[in-house]
Amino acid sequence: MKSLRSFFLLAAALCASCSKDACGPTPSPAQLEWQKMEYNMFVHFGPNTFSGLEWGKGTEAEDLFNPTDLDCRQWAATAKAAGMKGIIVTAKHHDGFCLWPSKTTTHTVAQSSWRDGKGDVLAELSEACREYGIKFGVYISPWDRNHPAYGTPEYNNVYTQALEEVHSQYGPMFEHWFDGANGEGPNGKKQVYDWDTFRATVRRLSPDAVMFSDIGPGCRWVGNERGRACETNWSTLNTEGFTPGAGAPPTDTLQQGNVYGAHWVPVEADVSIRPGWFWRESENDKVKSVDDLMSIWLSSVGRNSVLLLNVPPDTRGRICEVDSLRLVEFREAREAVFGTDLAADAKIRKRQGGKVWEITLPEYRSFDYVQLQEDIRYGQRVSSFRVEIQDFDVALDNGGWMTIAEGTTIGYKRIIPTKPCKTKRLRVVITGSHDRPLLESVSLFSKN
Ligand code: FUL
Repeated sequence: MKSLRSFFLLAAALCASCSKDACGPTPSPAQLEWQKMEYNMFVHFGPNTFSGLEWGKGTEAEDLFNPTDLDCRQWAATAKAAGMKGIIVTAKHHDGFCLWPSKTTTHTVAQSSWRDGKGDVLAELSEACREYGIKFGVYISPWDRNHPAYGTPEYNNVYTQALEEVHSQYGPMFEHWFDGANGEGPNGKKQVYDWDTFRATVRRLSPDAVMFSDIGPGCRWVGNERGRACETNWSTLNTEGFTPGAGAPPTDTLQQGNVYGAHWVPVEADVSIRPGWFWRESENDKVKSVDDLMSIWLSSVGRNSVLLLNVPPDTRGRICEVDSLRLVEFREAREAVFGTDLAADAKIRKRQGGKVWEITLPEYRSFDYVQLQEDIRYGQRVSSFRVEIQDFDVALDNGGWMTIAEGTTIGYKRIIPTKPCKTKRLRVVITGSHDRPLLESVSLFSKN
């Protein structure tokens, strides 16, 4: 009796270890929550909004920043209506101007005549985010073209103090954006960044903040500014020996990650709804179309990434109507396609230890997308898969099974566009996996 019990305990332990362990890195609870957010708003706002520059020189007068009708509640309401879950604002861009009254510099809202120097964009935005149930995050550029200490060891203290101010006064944050840009400061020198201290400071004050940089540690750059991830996208990355910016791995590594990489550093795909990161009037008629945005969605969220879509407010300090309408149209277009899972009421049989999922629909149904999800709590495992439909009209000697899609990685979410298909039976076959595949769901969606 005792030996029988030991046998069962041993079998259970072995089974648990083959399914849940030995698959390399896994997301932290904060990274998992972050991944599920899927879609956030990036907000580039500052002196460049008024000068039309993409990279301010740092010599701009503080009075240049003068929004006539700032309304951060409108930003948060727009993000909410768009279906976004978080907002990340450029609290300081490369020009060094701080959107909060920082004590680290004399180049801030406090020195401007905007609201008699009493304005504070971060206070207003963090409050608006709370009100609308939107998570709040910040971009604070390490590169500073204004600060006199930039390029000297003292600047690392300055930047660390800026982190302390922002995270303690307006946090905790869900994400902190470390831009890797490292140009020259006013004295012509480049800074040697103290990344360890920067990261430790954010960790201390916003323990759940996912830290973005080219190489994480929380999430990584997608390797382009078009919001496009690769079809093969491992959330694992080798970061030893690399730094953000010029010392980062090559962009194709950032795009694909490292199979068997040592750390969990998933992709964030950033892109602007307009040609530039900052608002300018001349681009009011160049806001991306719903088709463009849908294509970006499929190659970001649909390829195991979080999408960070930049929507820059104008000189009033408001998001233009053309942008906000487009966001709502895009939300409606997404809901029209992805709002109804045509496999929700299917019968699913899992075979061969989860390597084959056979799906039987209640009736013949047409679809254009297959969506797969892995249970990433236990790591990312699948390296190749195939989707087949059964078509009894086709005289094949394998029971009429036809391949309609093949792919490599899945990860948190993979949406595979297919040719228009109509079937009652399909199967997903995992043809390569680091360990026992742990598929979480299979869904079908139709364009019509
Ligand atoms: C880049 C910056 O140089 C751009 O101005 C923008 O902020 C983009 C998101 O990141 O590194």
